[in-house]
Amino acid sequence: MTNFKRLVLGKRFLHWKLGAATLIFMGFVFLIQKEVVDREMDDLTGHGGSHGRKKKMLDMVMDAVNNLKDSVPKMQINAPEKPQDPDGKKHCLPGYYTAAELKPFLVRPPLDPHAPGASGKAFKVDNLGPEEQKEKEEGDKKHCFNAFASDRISLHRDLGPDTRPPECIEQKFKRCPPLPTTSIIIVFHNEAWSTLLRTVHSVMYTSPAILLKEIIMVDDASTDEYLKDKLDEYVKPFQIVKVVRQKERKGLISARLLGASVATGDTLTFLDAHCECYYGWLETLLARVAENYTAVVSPDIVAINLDTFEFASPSPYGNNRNRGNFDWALGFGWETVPSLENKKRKDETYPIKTPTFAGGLFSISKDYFQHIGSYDEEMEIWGGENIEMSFRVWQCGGQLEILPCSVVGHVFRSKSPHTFPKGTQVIIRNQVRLAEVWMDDYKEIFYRRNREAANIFHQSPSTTAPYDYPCCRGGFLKMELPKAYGDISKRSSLRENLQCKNFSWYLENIYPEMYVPDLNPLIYGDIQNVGKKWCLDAGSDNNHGGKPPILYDCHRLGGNQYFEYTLRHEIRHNIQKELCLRAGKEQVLLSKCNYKGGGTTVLSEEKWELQKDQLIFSVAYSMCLTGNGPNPHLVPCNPSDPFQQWIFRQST
Ligand SMILES: *[C@@H]1O[C@H](CO)[C@@H](O)[C@H](O)[C@H]1NC(C)=O
Ligand SMILES: *[C@@H]1O[C@H](CO)[C@@H](O)[C@H](O)[C@H]1NC(C)=O
Ligand SMILES: [Mn+2]
Repeated sequence: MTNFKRLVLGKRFLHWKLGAATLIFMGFVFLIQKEVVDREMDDLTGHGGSHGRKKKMLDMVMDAVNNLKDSVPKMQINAPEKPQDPDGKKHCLPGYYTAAELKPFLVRPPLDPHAPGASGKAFKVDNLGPEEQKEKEEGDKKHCFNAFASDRISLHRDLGPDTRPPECIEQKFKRCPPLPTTSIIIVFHNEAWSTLLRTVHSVMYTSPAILLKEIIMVDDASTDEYLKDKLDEYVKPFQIVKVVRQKERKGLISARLLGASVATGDTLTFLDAHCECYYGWLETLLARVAENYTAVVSPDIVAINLDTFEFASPSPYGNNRNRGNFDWALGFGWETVPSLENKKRKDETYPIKTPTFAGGLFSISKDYFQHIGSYDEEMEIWGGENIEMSFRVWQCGGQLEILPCSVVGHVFRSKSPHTFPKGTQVIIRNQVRLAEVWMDDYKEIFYRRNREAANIFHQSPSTTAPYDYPCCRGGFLKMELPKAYGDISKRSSLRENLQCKNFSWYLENIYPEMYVPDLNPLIYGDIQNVGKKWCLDAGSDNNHGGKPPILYDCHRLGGNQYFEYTLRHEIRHNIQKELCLRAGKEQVLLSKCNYKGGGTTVLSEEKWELQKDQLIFSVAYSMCLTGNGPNPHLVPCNPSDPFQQWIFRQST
């Protein structure tokens, strides 16, 4: 073999030889490319030789070089590259997620089935010793639930077999569009250790790993030591759990906004700090958001008994469905889903449209949360924010739904153990804000029922002219005093920008079952008996209709002594319920009003004439109301009897 042959074909200097061959080949390609580009450019521009052409040519050469580099055989075999998705959209497979794909983030450890509270059963213990009795009482006082019981129930307890309706258990979830991921946000303030961490564990044991992006625990300035370093240490091994803290107590609204600001999931799921999640709860909620990102969805919230911590497992028959409502004092309440509304649903996998939501537990697309105006940042602590969000979501094009196949347990307390740093007036202030932004003229119906709210609104200096504030070396500055309920201009422009519908649209389309009291009743206020000096009063709060009214010291606060003389001549007490004064031979009752709007009529027993001589005259019986006796009743009319004289005192 000659030296030349050995040099070219031999194995020595292999790298150099490959390089040289490549260079020669590149030069060749360059010439061909130049030819082609020149021609193409001439065809395109009609003239040759420009700066742009040279640049483009250079680019093409570089491309060619890159191509060539790839065409040279490599010493290493690389993995095949995934094709780039042209739309940048997520790929998804057809069909439905398998159970394996939706396996929970953590598997529950084996548990003693006889342990206290196991499988969601009640915790029962008799004969507490004095020490235990003391501990129980302290727990009750601090948390307003039986923390003593909670502390003795495993943080990992299961909830027994899945008792949801069969269609819920069998429900399948489409792979396309894929289920969104979620950030669970749990706000707490001096929460009991066991309820807080049972909530966190329960989320990890029931949420599909592919959906659970993170759990964000937001500490609203707790003062209990165990919620500081000890909590940080405890959650450290679970990298999915983050703790963020609000240094100053600002309340739920602000804490949730803080949680949302650090969330990285596609959706946000808010939970209370004393919850336990049931089978399939999360995928059920997220599947609905995947279907329509304007859906704001709540689970069916079942009770964890505040004394025994028994979990009220769902019924397989799925009967007695509730939805959220509100009353004209802007309180939230539950009501049975009207049968017409329920008939639209084929089975329990169908969502229940709800006029309002409790607001503690729900999922929402993170983008939609921002789009729709998250929360009113100037609302304080809590109260009213759920009603505000309910009106806002519906009026601005979203939908509020309950998904009965998603079940989450919650410890419902009869009162809150937490103080309001600035007093409970903040709730009313929040309500004034929401009424001003969302309720149009209907806000007056609220103000009539809540004199304190009316005062906050009326004492607001905004209703007076701006004043001159002395400043700047003898000059004056036009100043507007801050309103007692703060500035609502941002929220009003949100309503404007999103082109939200008005409140009468909401009432007609979303909550047609709601009775709308007169916008301008003939008289409203309290009704004082001249003889007795006391006022007509609906009595205790548990008057759900059918009980006689009482007479009581006039307090001028509205509430149980608030009555309206309606355009149809009823005497209505209508704050939480629609109660009408109904005449009867034996007794006069406060009954559920016969007139409910729509095609209903006023019973003659519910019609009254307020006569000039201050008599309240029953149209049905031609008799008059007297305050002489334990309960108001009917007697033959006698204008000179002071007990038959009543003063309907209009509130101002
Ligand atoms: C979501 O629901 C709203 C209201 O029903 C509807 O107008 C909208 O078209 C839906 N969007 C999608 C993507 O289905
Ligand atoms: C409310 O909106 C409806 C349309 O949705 C409109 O017909 C009605 O006039 C509006 N009412 C007021 C008071 O603006
Ligand atoms: Mn709660």
